[in-house]
Amino acid sequence: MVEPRMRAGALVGAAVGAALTAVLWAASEAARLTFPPYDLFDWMARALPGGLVTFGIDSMVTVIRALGAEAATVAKTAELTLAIGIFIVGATLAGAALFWALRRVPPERRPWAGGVGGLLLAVPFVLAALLLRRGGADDVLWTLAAFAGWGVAVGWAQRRLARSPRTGAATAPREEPGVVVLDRRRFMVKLGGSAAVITVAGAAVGAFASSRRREVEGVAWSARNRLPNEGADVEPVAGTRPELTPLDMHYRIDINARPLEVSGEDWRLRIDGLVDRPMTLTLEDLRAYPPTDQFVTLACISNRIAGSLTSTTRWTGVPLMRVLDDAGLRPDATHLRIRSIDGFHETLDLAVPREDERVMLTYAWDGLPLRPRHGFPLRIYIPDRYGMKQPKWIDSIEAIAEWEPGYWVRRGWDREARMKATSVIDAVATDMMLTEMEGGMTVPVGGIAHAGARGISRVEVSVDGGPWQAARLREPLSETTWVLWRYDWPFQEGDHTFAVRCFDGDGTPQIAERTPVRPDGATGIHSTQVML
Ligand SMILES: Nc1nc2c(c(=O)[nH]1)N[C@H]1C(S)=C(S)[C@@H](COP(=O)(O)O)O[C@H]1N2
Ligand SMILES: [Mo]
Repeated sequence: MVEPRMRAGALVGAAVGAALTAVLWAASEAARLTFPPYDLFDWMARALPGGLVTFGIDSMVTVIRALGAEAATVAKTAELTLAIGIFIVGATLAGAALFWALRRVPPERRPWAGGVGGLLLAVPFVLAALLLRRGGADDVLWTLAAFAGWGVAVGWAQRRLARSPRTGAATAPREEPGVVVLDRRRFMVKLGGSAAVITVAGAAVGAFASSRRREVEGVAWSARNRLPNEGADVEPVAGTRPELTPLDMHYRIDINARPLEVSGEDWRLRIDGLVDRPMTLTLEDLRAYPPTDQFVTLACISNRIAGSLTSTTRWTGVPLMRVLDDAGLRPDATHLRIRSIDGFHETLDLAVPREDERVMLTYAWDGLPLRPRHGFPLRIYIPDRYGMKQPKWIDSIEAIAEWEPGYWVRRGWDREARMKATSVIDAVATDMMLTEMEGGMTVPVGGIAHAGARGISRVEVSVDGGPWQAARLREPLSETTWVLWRYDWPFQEGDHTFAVRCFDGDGTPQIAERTPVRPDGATGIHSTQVML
């Protein structure tokens, strides 16, 4: 027997692997079945050292940003690309390994032996899904079946490519070596073509199903109401980011490749631990409390200076203490252990909600139920803290007597995660040049400044390292949102460097020293160069 090379196995494994990916994706979109590449990736992201995962994602972010993708979705796109990339690499290696292993199997049994190989390959994916508590028996069966299908196809190809030295080929009728090579090549091309057709078809079905699934939702609050600062005298400079982020543009960061889809009807919030009256609440129960609203700027602790992982919307929910009072906290309760359906968790010192009634269990954003990717049905709002302290998809709150590290704190991030003051230049609007009364020209420069819940008292701009000049501040949506600022710069021809700094509510300047995002949030002055 002249066996095909492992290299051929790698090719076959990759091609059939691409088809498998597309079929799995189509099924996950159309039939809500699990998507194994994400299961393994998400499990790895939780189990591997945080630094390694961050490095992988960061590198991918750099690549995708270079390709010019939409900033707010870059991080997720990077993860997904990485997850699918790892999957295809795995299929390639597995294909090579399978081609090698099948040499010991009689030719007629190779497709079935390949199927067994596929089942083995499925094991880590099934385990990952089980460990993440994702999906049920149907997901497990589907995963096993799909991977077995991959294995059968690879085994069949291996047999087809193998030939006996005596007849020259297992299937080719003639013995000349050239004919055999041609037959093998033709077979590979056909196999690749079929795999490509399946891949494209699967991708199309998946894309169609996911576009169909987008539910019709109501009209956002902001489409029905005026913003509280409407008519504020400082106008945003053209090119400044929207003051209220459209929901579709709100950044998203979490430990799941695909957002959790929780059924609002089956969901319950469990409140227990050191309370007198443990409670199990439905979404309706929570909505029955008098609601409160707050305009909030949320930011990820991984947001770099001038990064896009920060957004503003209107949060609606019930003050946390209002609900906890009904549960009756015992005197020995000092902290809350807040747990999410995806395994994420954080600890909240009870002093925080006791002192700040803005801490709220949030069920609506911009007047609509939270979107799945932003934590439907329930998330928490804690003013002045980065997103890592604020779980989405909450299903359990337990009163405890001790602090314990949360998900990211365990992985080396800051325990307090208090938002750093930061200011960003969004626009130097050279196309909006204005002629002033005195005859000079000005160019509007604008952007945002934010210091958690501490407010912004002052923003200053420096041009070419010159003196810091006060910018004008637009009245913000609330004391917990970013502030839009504007500086009308007396125009001068040439290339210029603009820098911005801010001061929080009590006059503390933002930290000018450049530090990285890890462990407690980036600091540093944002500057930008403009050629005029
Ligand atoms: N359950 C859960 N909640 C979570 C996270 C998560 O991974 N799982 N990530 C946190 C982080 S790091 C951030 S920055 C915010 C982001 O919220 P958003 O995606 O709605 O913008 O969610 C937080 N809440
Ligand atoms: Mo984050």
